Amino acid sequence: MKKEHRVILTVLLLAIASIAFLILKRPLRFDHLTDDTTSDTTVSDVTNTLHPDGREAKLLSAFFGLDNALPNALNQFIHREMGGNDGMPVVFSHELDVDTLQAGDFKVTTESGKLGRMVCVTLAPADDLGEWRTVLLAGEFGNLGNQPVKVEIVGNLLSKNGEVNFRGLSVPVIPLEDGPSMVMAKVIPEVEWEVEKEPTGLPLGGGSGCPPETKQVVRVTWEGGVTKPSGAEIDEVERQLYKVVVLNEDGSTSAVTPFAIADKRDGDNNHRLCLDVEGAPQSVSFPAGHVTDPRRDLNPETFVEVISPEK
Ligand SMILES: [Ca+2]
Ligand SMILES: [Ca+2]
Ligand SMILES: [Ca+2]
Ligand SMILES: [Ca+2]
Repeated sequence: MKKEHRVILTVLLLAIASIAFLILKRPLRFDHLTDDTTSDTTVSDVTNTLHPDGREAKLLSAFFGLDNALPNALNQFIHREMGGNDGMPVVFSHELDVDTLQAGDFKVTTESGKLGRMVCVTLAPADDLGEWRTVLLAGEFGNLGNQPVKVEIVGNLLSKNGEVNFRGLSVPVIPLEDGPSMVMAKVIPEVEWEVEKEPTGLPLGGGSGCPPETKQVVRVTWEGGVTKPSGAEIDEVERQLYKVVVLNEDGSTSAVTPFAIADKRDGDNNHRLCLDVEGAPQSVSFPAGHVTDPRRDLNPETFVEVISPEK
């Protein structure tokens, strides 16, 4: 082989090796939000559970959403071993510091006393501004005949501002056959309205923003789900079913419908209810039988009080 041919061949081989390396090492989209460490690695002496906003740190819900049925597509986006496992979203009262989140922070116990096996935990796909409070647990947590009944935080897991520790807190698990309810509603700061933001167009994460006419926004967080029964994104039908009670300046209350819904097309458990009225939002309600979790279990009638903007 001529010398110049050897040089070309070497350059070609190096290029192929580099491309292969880049493909194999390509970071997953949600790597920064996902952890599979089976023990807690957070060093912390924080023991406080009262957040400076005046609300107690709590686990609001744990929802046994899927039994051995997390889609294989998640292996590509979130974690290579997620597909075929159980999926259980856990909703926290406050946003989390992702650096303190390890799979080993969670302990799942079944009805028979068996412990769950964690594969990974992730804040995906609920990754928009203000949403880092839903952790999706993937692993083997039980089945229809021996359901998980309790999720406990057994490691140091801190709020985003580092001021409260969820260690020692626990929550009962909502059974597999149940549909999702709303678990939290909050008036959100203007920066989180993400006015006119387009969704990323990817199947997970990065939802749409509210229209420019928006006067205020209530974010509702569901225990799990949430889509139409077909699996399609919600539309005008579901928008008109949401009722928000607002307290007017003269002391009267009105039930209003959001004029638009944002945080769509991102596969998570949040909706932003965009309102074009003044008045302080008090509560949100949604009637039974219209939206589902990925197992197609329909929602019960659901009502949640709204957390005020300063909290
Ligand atoms: Ca931790
Ligand atoms: Ca979202
Ligand atoms: Ca299972
Ligand atoms: Ca959403």
